[in-house]
Amino acid sequence: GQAIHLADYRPTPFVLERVDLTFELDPTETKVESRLIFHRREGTDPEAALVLDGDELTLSGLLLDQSELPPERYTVAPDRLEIRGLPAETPFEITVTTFINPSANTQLMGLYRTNGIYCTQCEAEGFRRITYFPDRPDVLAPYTVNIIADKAANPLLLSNGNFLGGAGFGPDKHFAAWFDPHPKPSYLFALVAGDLGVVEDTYTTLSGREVALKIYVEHGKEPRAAYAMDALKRSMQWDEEVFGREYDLDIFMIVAVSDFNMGAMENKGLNVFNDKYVLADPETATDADYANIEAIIAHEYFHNWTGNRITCRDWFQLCLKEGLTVYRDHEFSADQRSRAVKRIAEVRHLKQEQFAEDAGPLAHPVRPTAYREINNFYTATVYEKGSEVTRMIATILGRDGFKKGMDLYFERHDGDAATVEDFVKCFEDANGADLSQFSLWYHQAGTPVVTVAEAYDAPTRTYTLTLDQAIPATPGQPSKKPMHIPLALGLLGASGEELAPASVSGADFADGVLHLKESRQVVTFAGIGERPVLSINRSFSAPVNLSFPQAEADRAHLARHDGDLFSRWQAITDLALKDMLDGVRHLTEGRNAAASPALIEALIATARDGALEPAFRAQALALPSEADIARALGENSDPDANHAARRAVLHAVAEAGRADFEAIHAAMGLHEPYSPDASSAGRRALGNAALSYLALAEGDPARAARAFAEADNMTVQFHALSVLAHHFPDAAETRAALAAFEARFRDNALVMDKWFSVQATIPGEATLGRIEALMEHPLYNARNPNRVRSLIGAFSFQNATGFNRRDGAGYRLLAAQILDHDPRNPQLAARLLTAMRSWRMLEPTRGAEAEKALRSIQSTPALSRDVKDIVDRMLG
Ligand code: HT7
Ligand code: ZN
Repeated sequence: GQAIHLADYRPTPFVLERVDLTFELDPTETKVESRLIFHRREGTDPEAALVLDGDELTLSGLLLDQSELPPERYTVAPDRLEIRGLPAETPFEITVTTFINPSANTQLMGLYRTNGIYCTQCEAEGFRRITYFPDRPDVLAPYTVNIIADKAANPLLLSNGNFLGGAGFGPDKHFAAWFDPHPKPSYLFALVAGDLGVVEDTYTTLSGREVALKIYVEHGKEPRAAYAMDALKRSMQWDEEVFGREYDLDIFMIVAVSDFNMGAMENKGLNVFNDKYVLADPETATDADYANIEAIIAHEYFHNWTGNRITCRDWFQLCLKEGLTVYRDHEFSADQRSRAVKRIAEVRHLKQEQFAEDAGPLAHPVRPTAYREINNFYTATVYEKGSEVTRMIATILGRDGFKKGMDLYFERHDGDAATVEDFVKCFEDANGADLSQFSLWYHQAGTPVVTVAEAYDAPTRTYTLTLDQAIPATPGQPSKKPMHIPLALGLLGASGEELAPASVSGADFADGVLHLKESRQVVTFAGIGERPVLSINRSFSAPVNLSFPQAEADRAHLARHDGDLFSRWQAITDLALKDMLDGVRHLTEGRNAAASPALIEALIATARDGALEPAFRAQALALPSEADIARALGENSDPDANHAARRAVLHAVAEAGRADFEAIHAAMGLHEPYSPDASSAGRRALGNAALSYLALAEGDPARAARAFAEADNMTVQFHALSVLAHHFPDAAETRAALAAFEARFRDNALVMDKWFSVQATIPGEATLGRIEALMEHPLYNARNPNRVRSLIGAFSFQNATGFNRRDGAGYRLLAAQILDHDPRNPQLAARLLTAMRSWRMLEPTRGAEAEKALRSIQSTPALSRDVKDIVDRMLG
C-alpha cells in the first residue's frame, strides 16, 4: 500500500452543503440512498471531477439533479466513484444508491449487526463502507437521516441530532427522521436500530435547557446502566464548571453493544459504547471497571466540544481531539477521585503502553506526517503522549494561561476542522508566548532521557544540577533537537522541609518548575544551607526517562517526606526497580535476588501509615511490573529472569511485612456493603494488595480460597481468584474456584471475559496449553472482540513468561491467531500483533523466534493493509 503524506493535504474542490440519507434496513440487503448537495469551491479548477470514497461498495443508482448520468460521465469501482462535467457555478445534487449487507460485515466498520441490533462505526473511514462519500474529516455538513425498518424487530430507530418525527410505513414497517443541525464530518455519523431497553434521565444545562439523557442496553440490563448515567451527569456538569462548555442538542444518547473494536465512539448525540464500558453492578464489575466506565463516559462526552464541534482537518491531526480529550478525562477523574492516586495510575499506564511503543519499531510522533493505515494510529502515543503534551502546556502557562488559550481555541475554531498548529497558536496568542520549541513534542518521536548529576558545595551554600537531555533515534528520525522540558522540582532538607533557594541561575525557574531547553544546562541554586535531597519531575511534569543514580538513602528520604505524593510513590518505585534489576543480574550470576532493607522499610512504613489514603498505599505496594524491568533493561531481556527477580523482591517484602499485611487485610473492611466511590475502592485495593503478599508469605491457597468464598462483590472475589490462579494454578482450591465462578457467571459475557483472562495470565510456560484448551471452550467465540482480547490479548500483552516462551510457541500461537482473524477483522488482528512491539529487546534466542513468527506473517499472501503495515514496521 501507498503511504499518505501530510504534505499532500489539499482542500476538496467541492463544498458539501447538505446530506440527506434514507436507510431501508434489511439484515442482508440494506438500501442506502444518499442525496448530497455540493457546490464547486471558489477558485478551484472548473474542470475538476468529484471523487467520492468507497470501500467494497457496488453502485446501484446515480443521479445528477434527479436525472440519470450517462456512463461516460462517471467511473466507478468498489473503492471510488468519480463524476465529471459537473456545474461550475451553481449548486447541484448527487443521488447515490447502494445496497449493503450488514450481516456479512465482520470488520465491525460501517453498518453491521450485533446481537440482532443494527449499529454503525464510522471512525476513521467506515462511512465509505455505507455509501460513496467524501469520507474525510474536513468535509462537514448538516445531516437529515430517514430510517425505515421492520417495526416489530426494530422498535428503536436512532441517529444523530434531534428527533424530527416518525410514523407507520406500510403494514409491518415504520420510519423515523432525525436532523443534526451541527455540521459534522462523516466519521461522526451513527445509526442504531433494534430492540433495546432504556434508562432515562434529564440534565438541565447551565443556561437552563433541559436535555433528555438515554442509555440503551439489552433488555434486562437496565439496572446495570445506573452508574454510567451518574457518570454522564457528572461529566456534563464538570465540563460546564471547568471548561465552560454546555451540551448543544435536545437529547444525548448512549447505546451499549457487545461487538465493538474499541472502547467507545463519540458520534454526535449518539455515542456507541462497548458494553464493557457501560454495564456495572457490584456483583459483576470491579472497582477498575467502575473507574473505566466513569473515564470513558466522560471522554466520549467531552469529545462533543473537543472533536465534534472542533474537529480535525485530516487524520494526521488525530491528537488534536484525542490527546486533548484524554487530558480532559484525566482532569475530570482527578477532580472526582484522588488527584495523586489518579496521576500515579496514569503514569503507570503511560509507561507501560506509550514508553514501550516509543522505544520500539512502532515509535512515531504524536503528530505523524505519513501513514499507510489510519486505524493503526489510534495509539498510546497519539492518546497518552498527546495528553501529556497538553498537560505540559498547562504546566508551562499555568492554570489561568491554559484557560485563556482553551477559551480562545473554542471561540476561534468552533465549527472548524482544525490543526495542531491552530491549537498551539491559540495558547501563544492568548498568552503572548512562544511555543515554537515546545512544539517539537508533537513532531519528535522517542522518550527523552534526562541525565541528572548533582553537587553540593557547603562553603558557598550552592547546589548545582547538571542536566543533559538526549532523545533516542526512532524510525525515520535519526537525530533530534533539544526540547523544552518542564521539570517540577523541589529541594528537601534533612527533616523533610522544602528548602527555598535565594536565587537560581542557568535556567528559568518559576513556581517550582525548571525549564530545560538546551541539550546541557548547569543550574545553580544559591543560598542552600544544607545538602538537599532532590525531588525531580514531580507529578511527572514531563514524560521523560530520568537517568539519575540517586543514593538509596535519598530515595528513602523522599519516600518518607516528599510533599508531592507522586514523588513519594516514585521514590519507592525507584528503590524497588533497582532491587529488581540487581536481582536479574544476580540470578544470571547464580546468586539470589533479594529486597534491600531500604525498600522493605520504606514500603512497610508506607503500607502501615494510616495518615496516607489507602489507595495510595495500594499503589506503592503494587511495585514495578515485569514490563517495567524489561524496559529499564532496554536490551537482552529474559522474561523468566525478570519474573523471578520481581517475585523474589515481592517475596522478601511479604515475609518482612507478614504481620502488617494480616492486620491490613483484616482492617480494610472487605465485607462492608459495596459502594463504588474512590475511598471505598481504595480500601479494597489495599486489602487486596495485602492478600497478594500474604499468599506469597504463606505459600498456601487457603486464605485466598476463603476470601473468594466469602466475597460479596466482584472486586474482592476476582482478586482472590487471581491470587489463586496466579500463585497456585494447580491447587484443588483454584480448580474449585474457577469452576464455581464459571457456574455462577456463565451467562454473563463480561464476567466470563474475566474468567478467560485470569487463566490466560497465569505465569509460566504451561499456560500456552491452557490457552489452546480454552479456545475449545463452548463459550469461546472468535467473532467477539472482547472475548478474543480476554484470551489471546491477555495472554500476549499481559503474560510475559507464558507468551515469551523460549521455544517460540507463544509467538507461533499469536501468529496463527492473527492470520485467522485478519480476513474477518483486520483491526482486531493488527492490534493483537502490536503485542510483539518490544520484540527487539528480547535476548537472542527469543528474539530469533519472535522474528521467525513475524516473518511468517509478513510472507503470508493477501494480508490486510492493517496487518501488513504493522508487520512491515516491526521488521523494518
Ligand atoms: N474516537 C474513537 C476512536 C474509535 C475508533 C477508531 C477506529 C476504529 C474503531 C473505533 N472505535 C472508536 C474513540 C475515542 O477515542 O473516543
Ligand atoms: Zn477519544
